[in-house]
Amino acid sequence: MKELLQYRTEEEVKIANAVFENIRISLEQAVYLYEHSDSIFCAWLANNVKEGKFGKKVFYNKNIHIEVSNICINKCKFCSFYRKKGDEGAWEMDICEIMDILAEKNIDEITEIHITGGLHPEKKLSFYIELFKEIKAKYPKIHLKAFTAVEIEYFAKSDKLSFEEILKILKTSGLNSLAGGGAEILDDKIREKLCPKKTKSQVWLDIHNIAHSLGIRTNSTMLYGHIENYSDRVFHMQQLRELQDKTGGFNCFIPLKYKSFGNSLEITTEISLSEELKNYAIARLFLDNIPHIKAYWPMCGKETAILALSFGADDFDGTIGNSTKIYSMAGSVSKPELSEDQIKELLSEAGFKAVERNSDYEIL
Ligand code: V47
Repeated sequence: MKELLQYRTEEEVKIANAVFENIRISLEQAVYLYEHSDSIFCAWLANNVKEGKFGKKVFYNKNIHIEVSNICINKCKFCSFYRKKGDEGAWEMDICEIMDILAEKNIDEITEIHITGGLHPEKKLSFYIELFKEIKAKYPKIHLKAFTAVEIEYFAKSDKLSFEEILKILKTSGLNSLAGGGAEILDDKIREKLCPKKTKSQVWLDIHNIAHSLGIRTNSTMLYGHIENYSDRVFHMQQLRELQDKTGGFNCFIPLKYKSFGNSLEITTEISLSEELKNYAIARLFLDNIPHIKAYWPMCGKETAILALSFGADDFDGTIGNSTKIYSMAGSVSKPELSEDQIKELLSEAGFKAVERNSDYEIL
């Protein structure tokens, strides 16, 4: 190891020693990596950490998304998915349509349904209680990962209930975990520019904290590569790391690189592949207490997701079954779908061992 560090700066040597001794890196050190270190150095460290935890294993699951509607009143500037009611390209499904879609899919093969709703002016808590009950009555074993903290806040306001009451009701109706979206960058000054109507940073954290206290595990994300700087990214991850120290309730962290197509943010350049990969590595190094780092292939593409697995990521997400449009509408993979065999082949060709997991990361 000494030889590998001989051309490195004093600060890089300190960071490497901390990583190899299992000492947490500081906020300043993470910013240093972003500002001064190359991707390969970060990859070397992050990969060591990842392989120490999982060896060559890479997790995947068999999943589909149900995007109930893309009608959303929040109008976030980076979002290419939302439409106003009546707009061309707006859609909404009722419960029968959703049950028909599930009946058409080979649902026995699937272990997780990821449900997204947006902030639809009419579809609120009562609609989803009924939907979840119907799904669970027909498919009792399926894991329902649904909503972000943003929908939870929306339901709480419209039904005049506390976050805890909403989460308890949803849990009783069949909700198993919360998705990680809506985090964007957890800094209200940045949110004001990106998504002024969206849940404030502390409320996002509070809702995840309450979910964890109720035994509802959640994911976490970071939307990066737009107006934020490196310190903002690290501050974002710091807040996740602090909450995870307290609750241990986050399953994974998903870096989401800003995709510029079809939205109103007016940022047309996307960050480079090298920076994208380095970001996975720094996330792995900084978030020492969040077990899984997900390379979400429908967002970054399967080629980049495979590369990310050598930069600290250990989770590839799932088969998807061409069931999500959030990222295709923003310029990513147009019809995201991989069979289980294709995932296994992709991962094994890249030198990894594909391991099917359930939504709690238990190996199946
Ligand atoms: O919160 C929206 C992001 C998120 C863009 O929990 C964008 O397993 C980049 O959270 N460029 C929603 N990102 C999706 C999400 C998610 C997806 C897959 C798996 C999981 C999980 C969660 O998508 C939003 C926002 O951060 N997003 N638009 C865009 N143009």
